Parts: sequence; structure tokens; C-alpha cells
Amino acid sequence: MKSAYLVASVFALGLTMFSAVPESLADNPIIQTKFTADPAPLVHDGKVYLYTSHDEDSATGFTMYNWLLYSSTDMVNWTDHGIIGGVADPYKTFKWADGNNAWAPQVIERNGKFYLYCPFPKSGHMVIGVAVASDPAGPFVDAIGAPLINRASTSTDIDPTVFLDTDGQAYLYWGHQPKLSYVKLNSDMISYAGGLVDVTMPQTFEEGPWFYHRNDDYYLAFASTCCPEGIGYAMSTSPTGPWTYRGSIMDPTSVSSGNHPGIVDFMGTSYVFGFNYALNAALTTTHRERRSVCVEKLAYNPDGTIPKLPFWSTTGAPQIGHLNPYLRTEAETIAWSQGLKTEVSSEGGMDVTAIESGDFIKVKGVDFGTGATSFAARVASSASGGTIEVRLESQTGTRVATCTVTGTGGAQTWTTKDCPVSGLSGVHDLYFVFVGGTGSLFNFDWWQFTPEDAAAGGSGGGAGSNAGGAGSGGGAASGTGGAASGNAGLGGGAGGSSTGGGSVSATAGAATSGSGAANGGAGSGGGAASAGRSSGSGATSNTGGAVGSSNAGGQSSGCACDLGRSSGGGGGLLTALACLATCTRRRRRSR
Ligand code: FUB
Repeated sequence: MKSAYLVASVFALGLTMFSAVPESLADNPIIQTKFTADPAPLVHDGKVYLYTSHDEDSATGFTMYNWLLYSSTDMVNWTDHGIIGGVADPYKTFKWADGNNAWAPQVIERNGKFYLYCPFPKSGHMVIGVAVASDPAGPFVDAIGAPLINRASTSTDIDPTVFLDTDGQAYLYWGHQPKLSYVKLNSDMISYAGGLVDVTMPQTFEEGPWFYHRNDDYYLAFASTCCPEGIGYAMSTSPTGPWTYRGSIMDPTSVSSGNHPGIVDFMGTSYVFGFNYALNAALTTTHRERRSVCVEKLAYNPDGTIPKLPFWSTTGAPQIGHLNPYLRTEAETIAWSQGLKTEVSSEGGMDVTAIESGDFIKVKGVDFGTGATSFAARVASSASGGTIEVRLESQTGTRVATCTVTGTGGAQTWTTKDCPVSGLSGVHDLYFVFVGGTGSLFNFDWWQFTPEDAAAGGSGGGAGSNAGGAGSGGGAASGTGGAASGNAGLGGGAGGSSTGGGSVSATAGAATSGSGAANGGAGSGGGAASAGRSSGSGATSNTGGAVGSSNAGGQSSGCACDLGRSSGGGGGLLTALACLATCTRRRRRSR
């Protein structure tokens, strides 16, 4: 896979380097460290959780053993949460599975539980299993110890899509032509009432149904025609049809064999996910099932129909907001990368590994505000290390920091390197360019910048995290307090004290393994910010974190925003903005 990324990145850069990019856009495909397919997005707690199937690096046909999870708060920087379930050891969620073909999954939340529906073979035919977790990042546990859908008589029981209607009735659709089927799930989500219903298929239906509701219409999007596959859709006024074919969301193209829709609304915008073969195609003209998930903005006509999109672009969807570099960010939060892999970190969550000289990570749309003074990187090296060059806008852009990493005595023996930064303010695409000798240089777990006003003393402590895990303090007033960053997935950072000696309201997050919480500093007027709660393996919580930071420092007006969440990420941006607006109004009134 390593060589694949080198070539693929050259391919992608070639496309982007020579074109003016007016706004911060994602790079499609959105995941470069693994081959991913069958995207199933879930919006939960201010974040998009993206479940995918996983094509092995060696795949020619379908070679698939597990399901992956990524998350984002801005649609361009995606945090890797690793494997969340599978059919083969060491991730065998379903002990009775044959052990291969972990195909297209979908996860839905109901009453605080997350249900993973997924197809795979048992006794030689495809079945659909269900697993349950109390956090979107798992761990997912086999819910019934047997298939939920099990018909030896057909090979069409694949690609489940699950939907919970406003009346509380949940539906599970699935299928492959010539059969599209559904059941009505019971409220426990792990059993169903009545029989299996086979449906008259919408025109061009091939596989990969995605069932959802918008206004008064029910939608069934699907991989259409074969092969190549585009994305078609049908609409109905009833969750059980009849389905009327309404056209193509994306026409098939000869450069791509498969496709598979996943559609969500997030922060007021609709998105469609699917996949292409761009990373594989950059290496070879040979078709191999090494697929890569992509995303685009989706629109609706006034009558609910969907204007057709071109095939997956190389730019993807626009970024929502900016990433806050003064909050701890997992190194595996990536807009684009070259040559890298990820692995489970001994400190919780994932880390970036297989770093060789010339590899890089791009993090898109990072807002440094008035300026940064230093850069901290959590690193480990069983070799002699190397250098992280921090550059702006491109791999060869202006270098604002150089951080030398030395051997730490082990690939999971972590240390934090602090390095000075110069000339860094405003919004930039950030590049971590890795330089050194031959072979693997070091592993990279997380990073964080320190703002200018943190050293000078300033307005108080921000909190939260771009990537879950530990929170971080913000600027300290009067030279006290200041940043505090915890270990991965373990603790929250303390907020700084405010001018006049406001106290730090909380200094640690939840201490359960793989979880992190961060609370912002309290001000002399009693203001407090609490944000960036996350759980699981380093779930992204940029929204919460950013809000914590924005609301950092006790304000003399005594305004408080509590944006904590019980699981899985930061507070909702809209809630945060409303709170911040209220605080601002109060502060203005108190002047
Ligand atoms: O990824 C394996 C299979 O290929 C899926 O289940 C289908 O939708 C197609 O994408």
C-alpha cells in the first residue's frame, strides 16, 4: 500500500497544484491511509461518523475482514478511529461468521444505543448480523448470537440500510437485484415483526440501498446498473413503497466499477458519500477491488428531486468552519496524506505510523488567529527519529517550524517534543512534512500549538479537543494557569485562570480508558466553559473543543456555556453559537 500512496498522492497533487482553489475544499477520496468502500454516515452530537467497509491492501477481488470508522466536524479533516468490528480474528465480532466478505454496513442510534447492521457469509451464504454498542465508536457486541436475516435460498441478502421513522417504526431494507427486501424492526432493533417482504425494485436498482426521509418524501438511493455503477434513486410517500424511480444522482463512468451511496444532512447541508477507484487507478490500469470513499454536497429541487452530480470530484465538499490548532488534535486527523498508515496507539485511539522521509499529512483550514509561538508533537521512535517540518499551503510551502524527533527507545514509547514557531497567524492549510533517513522514522500520536497570548498572559483558558481524548488549556491570565494537556484519551486539560485570578474550574476529564473530557477555565465572574467531551478511541470533538476555546476564560459578566456531551464528541455547533451569542450580549450589556 505504501507505494500506492506515493503514486496516488503524486496523482492527486498533480490535479490540485495547478488549479486555483478558491475555498477550502476536501480532497477526494477522503481517506488515503486505507482502502475504504460502502460509506455509511451517521450524524450524532455535532459530528459525522463515517462507517466504511475495508478493502485490504492486497485485494484483487473482494478481500474484506472488518469495518472501519472515521469522524469529522468539518467534512474535510477526518479522524481515524480504526476497526470497530469484523468477521475475522482479531476483530471477530460475530464468532459464527465464515470469516470473510465483511460487506456494506450501516449504524443507527436509538435510545442511546448504536446498532450496526452488516452483511457477511455464514455457512456459505450471505446473512445480515446486528451488533450493539453504547458509543458510536464501539465496542460493538454481537446482539443476538445469530443472523438477524438468514435465507440460504437467496444470494441477495446484502447491503442493509436502516431507518427510524418519526412514528417510532424502524425499517431494515437490503438487497441486490433481482431482489429488494425489508422487514419492520421491533423497538429493540434486534428483532422484527411480520415476515420478510420482497419489493418490486425501482428501475436500475442494483444493490446498496440507502433509505431516508426528507419533508414528506421517503427516498431510496442505490447503486444503479452494473457495471460500472452510478447512483440512482426512487421516491415514495410511504416507507414501504411503491417506489417510483426518479433518476440518476450520479451517472456511472467507465473509470469506476462500483459505487454505493450514503446520504446525510449535517449542519444544514446535505451530503452524498460513495466511492471510486482513484487511488488504485493511480497505480495501475488493472481493476482491483481497492476502493476509496468520496463525498460531495447534495442539493434538492423544490419538488424534492435531486439534481444530478458529476462523478466524484477531486475536491469534494467545502470545509465547515476552521480547525483550532490550540486544542490537541490527533495526528490521524487528516485531509490528505502521503505514504502513511495508522495503528492502535498504546496511549488510546490511533497513531500515525509507517512514516518515511518525504511523507506528509495535510490538515485543512487551520485558524491560527493572531499567532502561534510553539508546536508540540507527541512522538515515539524505535529508530533514530527524524524531523517534522511544519509548512503552509503545500509540501514545499513556507516552513514555520522544524521539530527534531530523536529515538525514544520504542515505537510506542511516547514523548512530547516542543518546538518554536515563527511567522504563523491566520488561516492556513497545514502540512507536516516528515524528513529523515531511510525506513520508518517515528510514530506520531497528536499535536498542538500554543498561541502567542498564552505566554503573555491573556484572557483565560480554553478547553476541549479537536480529536477527543485530552482537552487543553488555553491562555492563562497573569502568567498562571495556562495550557495543560492530558494523555491520549485519558484526561481533560485545565482551563487557564482569568484576569483577576479567576479559578480553574476543572482540571481533568473522564478517566475511563479511551475517553477524554475537557473543561474550560472559570473566570473571576464565575463564567465557565465545558466542552470537548468524547469517548471511545479518540473521537473527534473539534466542535466542542473549539467552542470551549472560544468561550475560554471566565468573563467578568459571569456567562457560562456548558457544552459537554455524555458521549462521543463535542457540543453541537448551533447550541454553542447560541450560547456564545448570549454571552457576548451579556458582556456588552455589562460594559
Ligand atoms: O463492498 C462489497 C460489496 O460491493 C457491497 O456490499 C456492495 O454494495 C458493493 O459495494
